[in-house]
Amino acid sequence: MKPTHIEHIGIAVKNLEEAIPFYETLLGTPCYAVEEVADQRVKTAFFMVGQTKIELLESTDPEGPVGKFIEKKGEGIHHIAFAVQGLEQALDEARNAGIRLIDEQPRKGAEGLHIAFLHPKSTFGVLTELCEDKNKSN
Ligand code: CMX
Repeated sequence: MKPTHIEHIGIAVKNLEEAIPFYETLLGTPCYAVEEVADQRVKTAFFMVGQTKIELLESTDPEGPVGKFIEKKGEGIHHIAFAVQGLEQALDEARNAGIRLIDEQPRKGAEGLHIAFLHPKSTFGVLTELCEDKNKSN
């Protein structure tokens, strides 16, 4: 798969309005985008740290993936996302390596990226996302 870099780290928070000013202070940079991803039942907020983004995730539905995560584990790191070139091929490689895929095919995620998740039960407990920005060569 050979990711080019860590595209983002997803952090589950209960309340974006409270978390955004904290991260703006911590990172010394403004939140540059807030976006609702309706099919994932989350509202997201993004910060740039070098080449990597911090993605804050507030659930819009207690039964959604982030709602259930916060209910079970509380706020904290929810997933790590690696940038790859050739997401379909990376998914084939993951499948062939016996890794359990949550998404069999790439789908559209926040910021127009093509994304796919790998199941935390086959990635040593870390929900892992592979993503590709088709508008740039990573
Ligand atoms: N990190 C690590 N482990 C996690 C996890 C996470 N983020 N979310 C759930 N798990 C664990 C659970 O604790 C559980 O472990 P145990 O069986 O040991 O208790 C196991 O995974 C299965 O959890 P579950 O509650 O039975 O299953 P869920 O219905 O919660 O589904 C998951 C879990 C990962 C399959 C689901 O959350 C998913 O499909 N995630 C991918 C999509 C997503 O997370 N979207 C939100 C972000 C979108 C964005 O970035 O735009």
